[in-house]
Amino acid sequence: MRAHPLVMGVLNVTPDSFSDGGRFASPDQAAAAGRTMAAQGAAIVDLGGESTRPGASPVAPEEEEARVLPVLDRLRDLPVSIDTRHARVAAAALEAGAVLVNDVSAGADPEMFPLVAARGAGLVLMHMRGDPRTMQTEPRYADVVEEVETYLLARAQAAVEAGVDPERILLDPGIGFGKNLEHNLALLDALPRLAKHGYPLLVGVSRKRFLGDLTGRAVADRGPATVAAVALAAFFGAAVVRVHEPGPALDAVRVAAAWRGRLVE
Ligand code: PMM
Repeated sequence: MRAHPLVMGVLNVTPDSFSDGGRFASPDQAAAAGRTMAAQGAAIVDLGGESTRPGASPVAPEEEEARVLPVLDRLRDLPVSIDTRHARVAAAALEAGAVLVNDVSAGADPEMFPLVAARGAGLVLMHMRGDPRTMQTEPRYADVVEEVETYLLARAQAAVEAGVDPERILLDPGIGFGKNLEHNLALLDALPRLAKHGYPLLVGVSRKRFLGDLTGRAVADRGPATVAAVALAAFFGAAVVRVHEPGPALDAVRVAAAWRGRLVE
């Protein structure tokens, strides 16, 4: 079968993530959910111990570590990425078997790039305006695509200068992170442009607010809209899609990849 974009499954072990906070009573339960996602087609499980939903308060790295490490320890045989802004948490997670660091702050912690370089790990660099506490207060851009593109390329350059392998860098426009509906749509529309720089794109649309804006649906009912958005993201250039439900997303990326293969290339 034709190669298709990869599906990344979201495993939040946080009390307060926007769509799936507080789901797990124990590390065993969380690990079981990670295994289920892998069985449903997630090529990577993205484990996060700090909520980045709009308005969320930061979590101490010690607390984040205490949330993720017991789960990671139970998933050593699966490809796991660690969703963290803290180099200290990333270091412990890489030590415990994670292969990729998903940093929504794109290296705000000065120790992050040297760490990823030294470990030879993969790195997701995401664009975010401000921080989760403040990012949705009237985001404004002169040209959102231009700004996000320039920012991501600059962060990638900084990561490479710090020794990170450019072949292991992914870029992410950060849908919903300091962006209103128009900003999100402009960025999704610009995926082909963002993909031209040679870095694979990761796109996270799953259950996000813009899908609620477009459909009028509550978070729990955004599954179909998520699948539609995943298919389009895959069609227009995403290499990895980050989702809460890998099964339907895998179908969507398969259809998108086959269709795209017929139309272009
Ligand atoms: N979205 C969330 C968290 N982490 N990481 C990346 N790289 N891209 C995203 O779009 C992204 C992310 C917020 O969603 P969640 O609360 O469901 O994890």
